[in-house]
Amino acid sequence: MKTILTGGTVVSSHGRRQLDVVVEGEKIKALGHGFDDKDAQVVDVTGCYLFPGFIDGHTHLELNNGATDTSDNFTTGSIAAVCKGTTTVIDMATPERGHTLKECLAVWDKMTEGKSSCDYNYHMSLIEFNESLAEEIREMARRGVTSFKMYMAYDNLRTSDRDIYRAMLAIKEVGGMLGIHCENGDIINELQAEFLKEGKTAPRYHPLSRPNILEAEAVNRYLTIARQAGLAVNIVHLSTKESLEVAKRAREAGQELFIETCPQYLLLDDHLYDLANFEGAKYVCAPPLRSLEDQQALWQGVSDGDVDTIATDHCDFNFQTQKVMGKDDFTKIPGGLPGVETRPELIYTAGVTTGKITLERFVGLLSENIAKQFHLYPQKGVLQVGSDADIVVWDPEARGVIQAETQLQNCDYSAFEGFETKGAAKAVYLRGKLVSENGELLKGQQGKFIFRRIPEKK
Ligand code: DUC
Ligand code: ZN
Ligand code: ZN
Repeated sequence: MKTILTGGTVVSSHGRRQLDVVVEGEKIKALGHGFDDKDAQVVDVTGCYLFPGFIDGHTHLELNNGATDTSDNFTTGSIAAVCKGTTTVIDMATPERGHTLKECLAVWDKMTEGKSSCDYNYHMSLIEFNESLAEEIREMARRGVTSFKMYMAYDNLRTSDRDIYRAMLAIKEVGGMLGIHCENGDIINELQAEFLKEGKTAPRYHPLSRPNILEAEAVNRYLTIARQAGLAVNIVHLSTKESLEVAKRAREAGQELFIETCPQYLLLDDHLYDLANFEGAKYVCAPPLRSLEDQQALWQGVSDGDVDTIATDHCDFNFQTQKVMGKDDFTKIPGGLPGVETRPELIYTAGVTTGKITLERFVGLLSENIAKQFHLYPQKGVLQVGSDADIVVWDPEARGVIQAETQLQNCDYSAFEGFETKGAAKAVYLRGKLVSENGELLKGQQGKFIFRRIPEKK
């Protein structure tokens, strides 16, 4: 089966060109002009941009947080992703305490196989260090899982600095990538206990118990340990001006690092925690939403190229039945926001149409840089001969409004309710198959595990 997309503008992180794209099977066969093939289906995409399928480098599509399950699962979350242009996710696989990484991988494979509508791989979480961990990390790399996640906050997930250092050495040995949730867990625990003791139980105390400096301290500690270990690392969901400054300083001193932020830190702010009727709970996530000043600094970082990637940290819980678990205690509000569906439209609208970022940078932030950082490139992240034909046909003239009522995410609210969007995915191809049109699913459960190989260092 051959398809030729004609008249569109192909965009990569370093330029745009009007090119026809020939798709054969799962791959891009040719780019150019004047293709003449009577057996091919020709699709006129004049006026549209052709983006490489977007990659969400940070999702929790299906998770039990210890108290409750996310409202989405892989079936629903991946539909929401692919229908709006995200053709690959890297989901956070988190083992139960005492389980091996292999056991965790089997659990995540069971969640995804035959269910996912987008392609996927995992960041494997390392929540405890033991003598066999280095071998388990090698085993993950042999199985195509080449990136890892650790935590500096959350008592059930975090490890000591010593264990972070040891894990870094093991990850370095295989050439893998590490991301860490950077917040100072000890001090957060103290602040939470102080507030609760004083009877301060409302959502407003969530951000106050997780101030900016506790993120910046953890980012600084993380980068210090990484520098000692000699490992290039990723800072996940960076949310503050102070953390950005710490990371930029480390970079200026020659350290190799990557910075990820999320749409919620660019577009929402901490005033939302003051909403009446407990509605502030909708925005409880960690790190919390920050101030307008932080937002501005992050946009500057995005525009300047200091921020490498934008991912969602999608992790959703219903407001009516789940967020209310924290009605009398903000620490019991399940943390996380829906987002895997809305990232392309939000960042295109708020970034590209306002001139804050170019189209090329948009592609870098949402696709190409993520593919390169996480060993998916050039199979993913670019439209070139031999790459997977994951193609987003983007209509820049489309207009919409984000609403919980019409969203595909399986959640009873949207954090971006009422946001007016410009531009949308008109058609989405996943490895050559047309899987979605105008935000509607045509063919589900076509996703597969994408085996990752760490490139040899030159
Ligand atoms: N914070 C995380 O670190 N993970 C999932 C959701 C959240 O809010
Ligand atoms: Zn996190
Ligand atoms: Zn996360």
